[in-house]
Amino acid sequence: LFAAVEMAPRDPILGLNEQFNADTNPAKVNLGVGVYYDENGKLPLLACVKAAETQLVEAARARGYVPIDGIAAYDKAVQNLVFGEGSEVLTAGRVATVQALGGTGGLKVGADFLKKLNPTAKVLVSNPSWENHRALFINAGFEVDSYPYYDAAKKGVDFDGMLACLNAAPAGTVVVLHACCHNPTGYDISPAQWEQVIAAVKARNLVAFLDMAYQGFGDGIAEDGAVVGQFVKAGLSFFVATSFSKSFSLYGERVGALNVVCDTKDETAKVLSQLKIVIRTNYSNPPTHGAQVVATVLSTPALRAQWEEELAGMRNRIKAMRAKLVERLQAQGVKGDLSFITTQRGMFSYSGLSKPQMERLRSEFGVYGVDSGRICVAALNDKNLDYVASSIAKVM
Ligand code: PLP
Ligand code: TYF
Repeated sequence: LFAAVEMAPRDPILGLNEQFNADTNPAKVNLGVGVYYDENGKLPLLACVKAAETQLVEAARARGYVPIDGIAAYDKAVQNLVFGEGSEVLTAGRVATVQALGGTGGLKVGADFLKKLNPTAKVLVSNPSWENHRALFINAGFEVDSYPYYDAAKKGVDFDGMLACLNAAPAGTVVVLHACCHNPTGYDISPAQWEQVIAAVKARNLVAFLDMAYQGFGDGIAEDGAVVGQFVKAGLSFFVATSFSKSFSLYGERVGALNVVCDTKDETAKVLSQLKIVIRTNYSNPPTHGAQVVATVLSTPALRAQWEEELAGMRNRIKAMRAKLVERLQAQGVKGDLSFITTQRGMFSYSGLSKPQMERLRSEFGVYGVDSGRICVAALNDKNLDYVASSIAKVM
């Protein structure tokens, strides 16, 4: 039965973890996978999460099935966070929200629904993008192409190229857009540029699919989510996949959502019914724990305030690491303008290092980044910073 099965390539990023774990170099540093580590190099358990979990354990509830579209209080909390409490689309009942297995699950439920809605549509992802975007939409049955995004020479976004591509896309094309903290480059577009993207989406009848996996890691919860409000204001129907993996440090709990903004309340009910079919035929209904934790934190004022503080702590520590990385690289004699490192937003820095340089960083120094030159700034700390900076300086 399986004689013809070929070995599939491993995930280029998650595969690095295996290589890292097997490395015996005592100085090794993992800057590969996009995970936030604290100043001691540890994956944090947020205090707000611990407090919510204590409450939940004390309430000790039986574990029945959750509704197909998720825990109602969780979906509501997601909506308020993503669209803003009292937002016109919420009061009008124009958002279909379902709990999902992380941001990835939200993307997949949306992709499966879109495939039924418009089977011949093409999908465009940024060049480059999170590798799973392409794979996920291909596996949902779509042809996937890319729109220009990163401009290596400029160390920024090729916005003219991006816009020209969107303006040439056929009606119905699904455009996957990083709402904030672009993975892998760290370069985001400005609110004014978003307006131009929105105008193109509107004029060409494209389908915008926002992926917001890093809300709060750029400039703040409201600041990073502002693009969603811009799409709402434009009167568009669109998709937003969201994730709490990073912002709550709940990676393994798989807590995310898919939000679909519709034209009318009636349309929303129909869309929700279709999303529920996608879910039912894949995994029936979502898990309980992570969503309960998030819903508890977001709806309890004291815990919510604590979360915002902890999230700001993560965001500010990453920013401090960016500034220190620039400083240490300069101290190691690296010349040229390094301000791109502090311009970039979110967990990653597209360093501009080549594949051979990234390979040398791994083999000679045990410093693990992605072959594309992406390094996870959120894994830097005061203890590994000098070593990382001197290793980078040596391969440059
Ligand atoms: N989208 C982007 C751009 C990401 O970087 C990630 C990271 O993991 C995800 C989606 C998926 O997040 P999750 O782990 O919640 O599925
Ligand atoms: O880009 C990253 O590192 C994160 C984590 O298949 C990740 O988004 C990487 C690969 C993958 C799933 C998650």
